[in-house]
Amino acid sequence: MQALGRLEDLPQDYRDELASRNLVPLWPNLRAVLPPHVPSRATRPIHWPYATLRPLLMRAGELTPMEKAERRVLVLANPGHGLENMKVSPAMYLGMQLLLPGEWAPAHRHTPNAVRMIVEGRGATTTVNGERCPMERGDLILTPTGQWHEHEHDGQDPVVWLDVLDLPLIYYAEASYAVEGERQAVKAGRGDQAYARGGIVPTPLFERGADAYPMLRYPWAQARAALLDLASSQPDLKAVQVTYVNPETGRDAQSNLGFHALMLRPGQTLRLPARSPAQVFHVVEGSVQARIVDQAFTLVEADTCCAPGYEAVTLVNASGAEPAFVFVADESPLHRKLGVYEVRR
Ligand code: GTQ
Repeated sequence: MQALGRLEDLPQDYRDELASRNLVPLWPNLRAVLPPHVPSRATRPIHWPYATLRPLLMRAGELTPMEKAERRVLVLANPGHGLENMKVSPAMYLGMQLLLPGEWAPAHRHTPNAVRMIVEGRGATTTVNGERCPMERGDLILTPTGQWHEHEHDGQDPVVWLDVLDLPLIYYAEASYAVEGERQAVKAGRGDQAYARGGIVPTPLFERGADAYPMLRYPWAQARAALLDLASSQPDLKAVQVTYVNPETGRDAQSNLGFHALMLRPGQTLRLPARSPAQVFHVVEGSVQARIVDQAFTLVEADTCCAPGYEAVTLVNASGAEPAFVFVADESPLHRKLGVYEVRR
């Protein structure tokens, strides 16, 4: 490939004049913004063991009352992007949130889309636009863009969940803001009950789905059962995977980030092909070795790690006796919208 001229090759007076006119020569920067074949990526493979994160989160519970936090969250920040930028990948934000018994995280709505993956504890709920969603281990709860949400906890023990937001993307677009609200009135009816049976959807007076987000809670019991059924009915199926979708449209559950669950059979090694989107892995059950670029992480239950795009990932179930279950979040809906989605085999 042709070596291009450098900035230093240009006379100082010319460089100064360009800068003073808010002009930049392209050629010294061309290869940096359009590198050959593979994009440059700041996203590094990082592992956040829950065993080290949890005590720090509990300490935040002692140090910072809800009134001083609003959302008591430790952000899983990728050092490759700069910790202060609070992103795990170009479009994804990850946070571990703690709610103690009796606490309430007040209602607000914001432009970024969020989901919660419940990590531990029971008895908390998230109310989304008036729909009250119970939070249990492994459940996925959506709070799509613009929808009012508040979290409360009437149980006995701390509740912790993983927040996944497209905040870095919306912030980059200079479109990120929030509005504070009042405690929501809870309305009757729940999407996870109305859409509990695959292929059968509510049609009151023959009308279908007026609601853009008809299902806000995806119970773990359903995702887990679907994976076990797939695995037992298709013994030759290598990738036992499901995707969380909007039950009215069949499309991704949310508009920018994709959410999936996968099962590794006892002793299974699964190679995920290199795809353009960055991804996050969170172990719901079992123990998994994740090989990403030059790293090999041993993930146990409630551990989280991330992988840059354009890299193959190998997942190994460390147990020869029990299946392992992994929640995956990725940037695939965004890449498809942008027309840059790729699988490289
Ligand atoms: O629970 O509404 O991790 O607004 C970051 C921003 C959680 C939330 C986060 C938020 C929330």
